[in-house]
Amino acid sequence: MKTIFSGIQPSGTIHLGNYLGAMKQFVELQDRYNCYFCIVDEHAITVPQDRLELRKNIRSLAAFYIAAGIDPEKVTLFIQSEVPAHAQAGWMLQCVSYVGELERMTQFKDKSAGKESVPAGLLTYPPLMAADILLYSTDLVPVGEDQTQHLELTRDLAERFNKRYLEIFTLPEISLSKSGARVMSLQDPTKKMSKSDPNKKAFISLLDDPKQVDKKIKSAVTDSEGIVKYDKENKPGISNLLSIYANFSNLSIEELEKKYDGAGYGTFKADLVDVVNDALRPIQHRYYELVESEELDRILDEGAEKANIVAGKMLRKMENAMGLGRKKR
Ligand code: ATP
Ligand code: LTN
Repeated sequence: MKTIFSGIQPSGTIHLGNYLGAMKQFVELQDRYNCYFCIVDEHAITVPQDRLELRKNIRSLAAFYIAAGIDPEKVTLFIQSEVPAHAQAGWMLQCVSYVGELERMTQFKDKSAGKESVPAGLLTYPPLMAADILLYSTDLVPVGEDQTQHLELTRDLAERFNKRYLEIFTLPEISLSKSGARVMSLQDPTKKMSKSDPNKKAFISLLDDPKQVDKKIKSAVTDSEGIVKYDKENKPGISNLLSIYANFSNLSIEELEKKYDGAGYGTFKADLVDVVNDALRPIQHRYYELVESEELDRILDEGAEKANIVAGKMLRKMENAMGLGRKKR
């Protein structure tokens, strides 16, 4: 069985973009792959976090993974900081990274733009992500489109390490979900939906109640044409809503265009509200059952135990390849 690794940052309540771009794919892949899914809390601290808020978000994200359909019997679900090999391997991979290539990362440029002092961790974020992936000899990384550049860098670092030291790393491939790869903001459909958006109407959180979903979808920015048609260039707002609808239903975009031919945005949006609420209801129900439960702690303890074994082995190979410490007798 091939291996999959992916991570989500516990940096706020997850939204439809995270769900459609990442989690929903994870659920579909878990039967066919040996999966590691990680709550990447060490990545979250590359920007300032409130300690109590972060703790809450870590638990919350763990509960969401399971509520969304991840089966802890099939996958290894764990918290990054509970597997110290990640930070250790991250440091070693920083030492094979070049400042120039890290400065070229779009996410770094976006997140550091306009800041007077930029945390060094924002720059060295990608080698830590590479460590996450390479420690598990990962074949495939399911992520949203925004992570493509980080994945390419991961492959470059793995190749560089393999050539310079010892051939120990597998080169991972990216797996993009077909249509949910880039869910756009409801308020500015040319920007990706983001949980760090100061405008809360821009994203639908997986914990939004039916009224909030209703409000957000009804106030989603569209255009004045009133024709339900997919045209990303000229009608980014309605195209984004169509793609969300298609993802949550078993109808294709073409079928939806037919269904709403001549219907106008009002009817389309009202139906979309129902579709999204119907999808969120069972997830929320399971989420609330789990989030404060001991079952969740047990799952995360077991996950960390399994991950520590696998990651620890690769870390020792890396140390050996680089010549760190003493030779094992
Ligand atoms: P933010 O929403 O604050 O920008 P992020 O991009 O840092 O968050 P993570 O929580 O680390 O997101 O992302 C988890 C996963 O969700 C990643 O695979 C990422 O590619 C995916 N993702 C994030 N935003 C979107 C989006 N708008 N559409 C599709 N996938 C997304
Ligand atoms: N950088 C990713 C989160 C992330 C990740 C990973 C994804 C950290 N480590 C390893 C896949 C594999 C993000 O910001 N979405």
